[in-house]
Amino acid sequence: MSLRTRVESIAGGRTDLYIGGEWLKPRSGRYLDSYDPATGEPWYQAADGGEADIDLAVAAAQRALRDPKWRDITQTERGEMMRRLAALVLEHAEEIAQLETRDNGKLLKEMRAQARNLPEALIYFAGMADKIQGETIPVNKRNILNFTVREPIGVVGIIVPWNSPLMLLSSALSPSLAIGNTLVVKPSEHTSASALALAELIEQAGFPPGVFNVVTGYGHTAGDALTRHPGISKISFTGGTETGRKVAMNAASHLVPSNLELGGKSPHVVLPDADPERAAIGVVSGIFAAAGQTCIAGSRCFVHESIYDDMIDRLAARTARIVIDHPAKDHTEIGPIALKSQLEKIERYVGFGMEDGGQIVVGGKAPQREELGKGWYYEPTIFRNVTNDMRIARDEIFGPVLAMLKFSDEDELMHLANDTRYGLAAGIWTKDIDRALRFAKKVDAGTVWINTYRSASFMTPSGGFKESGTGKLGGFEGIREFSRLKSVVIDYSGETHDPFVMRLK
Ligand code: TXE
Repeated sequence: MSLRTRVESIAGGRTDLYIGGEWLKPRSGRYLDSYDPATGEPWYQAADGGEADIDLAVAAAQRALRDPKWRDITQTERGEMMRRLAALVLEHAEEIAQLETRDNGKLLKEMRAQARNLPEALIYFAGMADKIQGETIPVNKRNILNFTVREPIGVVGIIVPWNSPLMLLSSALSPSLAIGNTLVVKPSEHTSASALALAELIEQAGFPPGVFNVVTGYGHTAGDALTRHPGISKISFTGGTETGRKVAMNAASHLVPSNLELGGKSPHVVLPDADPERAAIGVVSGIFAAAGQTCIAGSRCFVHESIYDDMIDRLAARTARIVIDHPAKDHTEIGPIALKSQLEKIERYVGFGMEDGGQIVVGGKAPQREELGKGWYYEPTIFRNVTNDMRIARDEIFGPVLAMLKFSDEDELMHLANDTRYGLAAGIWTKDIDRALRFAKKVDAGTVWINTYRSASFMTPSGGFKESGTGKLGGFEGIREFSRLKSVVIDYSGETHDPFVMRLK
């Protein structure tokens, strides 16, 4: 089926599972509703896959791992296949972007950028495919040659959330394909469509059946079965910290490693010498882009006490001008929240913010505009007089809510910035390079931005500390994460050794 036909068949229809190169109905026979966040109405039904479907998908992925058309091709050929896929994604970027926007409510302009980013990532990792090399190790023994080989790790289970479905899938998929793994993908039950569209293109690009499988369904059924499956060699999970904990424990029960990209409560700092306008725009984009639904959101803003009021005025002025509207419109800056449950979480936390003594500067409610209909919209919200012990400063809200905190010196700043269970990202605005680098050194965060924020790339090694996750994706780290390293040791002396003495020299 052409991608256009597949995409057109989604709206108002039912989607199936993609296993071993075939479109299959779920064993349960059940389908689940997927909602359009801009209308609050269901717009298609996705197959409600479960354990039996996961079993089939893992078996198909294992067969593909042994298929000579995948196992025995050269790394250069693997790279060529990925470049063909990149060209197809680029050709269909607009349809993919429209699909994502309808499914998760994110701005069409942002989804267009992400759809164009995917081919770039595929091409980057395709280029890496035939440059994955081992090393020769100079060991402490005579006439011994030791070299290392980096191999595919096996079947990778990828569990993806709803906020940036394809982009987050790509960060595990691209390095995995480059090394030669096979995949079973479990998209979020809220955003199944784009992974299925990608399956269509993967087939057209010539990947053998079973290399890429998609089982849609709920987390506690399909997701749980995938993480407990003994046929998986690695789990890649992006989502909430509490779910990540369950995933890691399931995988560990059969000693399978997991890569976890979890939540955050990232500190975003403004020092008195920063360019105030640049910093204000950086803080606004750090929290309100994607309506705050990003793991790296700079949700705790620390401003030096000497400029605290001025910075709040600037942030409030820009925030009050933010255009909230349908995500497909060009002028829209904030679209709907992707899930109803997420909107309710935001409302609950805004309530906690007020109860705990924070004061709302702007926002704090859903916009009351008839043309927004029943869409799940929420106004970007700024709280002042926040302290680090309040719930809005401690927990990840994953919405457009900014907590403004004050500090007086560097020691206090470092203490407050690191006083969180998370460690995903951090940002600082200053012209003083010494202070910026001291902050970068001392902050517990996997990524630190200086005079920028949300500047992310598939080439940048990234991944959180503390309860924000384990492992790294991006650049060669992605290849390391999804491969296994083998040491080969050869004795070329031609001598026979005493069998009862371990060779030390
Ligand atoms: O995420 P879940 P939810 C955070 C954010 C949000 C919170 C809850 O704070 O408010 O998590 O969101 C699958 N075994 N982030 O409930 O549950 C699920 O089907 C295996 C941060 O939507 O983590 C989906 O595919 N899988 C974040 C994926 O996990 C399970 C992105 C994510 O869902 C499972 C999203 C289980 N037991 C939310 N339960 C980020 N880091 O970007 C669920 N899943």
